[in-house]
Amino acid sequence: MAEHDMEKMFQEKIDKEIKIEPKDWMPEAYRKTNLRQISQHAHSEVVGMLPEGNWISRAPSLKRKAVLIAKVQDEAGHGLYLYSSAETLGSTRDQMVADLLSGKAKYSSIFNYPSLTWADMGAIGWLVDGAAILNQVMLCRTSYGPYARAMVRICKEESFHQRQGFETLLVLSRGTEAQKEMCQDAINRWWWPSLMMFGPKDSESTNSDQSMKWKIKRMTNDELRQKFVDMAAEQVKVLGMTLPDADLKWNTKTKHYDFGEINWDEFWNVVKGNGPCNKNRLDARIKAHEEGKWVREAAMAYAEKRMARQKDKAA
Ligand code: BYC
Repeated sequence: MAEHDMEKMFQEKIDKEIKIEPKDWMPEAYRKTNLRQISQHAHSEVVGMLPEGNWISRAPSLKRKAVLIAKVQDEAGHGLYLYSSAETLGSTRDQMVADLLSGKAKYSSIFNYPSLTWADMGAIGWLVDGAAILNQVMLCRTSYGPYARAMVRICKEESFHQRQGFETLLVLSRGTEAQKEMCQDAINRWWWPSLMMFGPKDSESTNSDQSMKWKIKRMTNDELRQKFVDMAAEQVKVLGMTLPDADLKWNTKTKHYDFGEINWDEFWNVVKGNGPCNKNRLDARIKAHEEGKWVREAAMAYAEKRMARQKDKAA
């Protein structure tokens, strides 16, 4: 069958909401786009452990420490589901990790900002996980089967993450003056970077049109960002705090919140590797990879030994 006909059949399948599975025929560009997005997503989960990992040893109580450890551990698990899902597209985990560590692969801009106070744990949970969930709920219906299935599990855990973040801020918002200030300061610092998580404006988004057609994405960057603003603008009132945007205003005509212009120069600067923590994050991942070498070797040796034993038994 000619390539053109194959592509037509492929699109018909997508239009009928039939999931694409690893062994199905797919256009090379569909494979590459999914591999790019899923591996970037996996890297984000893994690098995303760093800002929160920073506070495990300084959590204010045993309970908070246990919750934070569980959350950070969940992020590692999400990375693993996603690397496995990306591997079904023909890459290897080693290759993907090498691309992350060499600086070739992207990960979410948000994790290149520092976590300065305990309130940042709340703001990350509420805003960063909140933004991530909106995007990921849409991805539960993405057209590539292994990615969609990974997302269903991830979303369940993310909703717990967001609630724990909001609850952390709620406690601070009802605390002492210093705690209230810390809460507002964290919201001020994480708000704009959270809006950047959704990616460039639709008019600047190079991948959106094709990804929407292939139903890899179900909503555009701007649509999801607006949904997030509408949600956060209401939730912040429960905290008795404010969002740092003088232009934030309910628009009775559109029935959405209007909001101010994002600093796109800052966004691209961070994406290109020049954000406040880009170097620090990559250095930390490289160090972890090097220090984990003996663990990988030990695991391999153990797996080989087990396999040999099973072969002996079967013989
Ligand atoms: N940061 O054409 P566009 C989490 C890049 S982690 C960096 O709109 P696309 C969590 C984009 O890659 C959640 N780069 O792209 C973990 C593209 O560059 P390339 C992370 C960005 O893919 C731990 C270029 O800009 N979530 O929840 O159609 C603790 C043009 O953009 C960013 C995901 O990864 C950015 N923010 O749409 C707590 C979700 N935005 O590759 C929480 C999966 C854009 O062409 N990903 N770029 O060179 C997606 O849904 C989509 O990839 C995006 C971007 C909506 C992010």
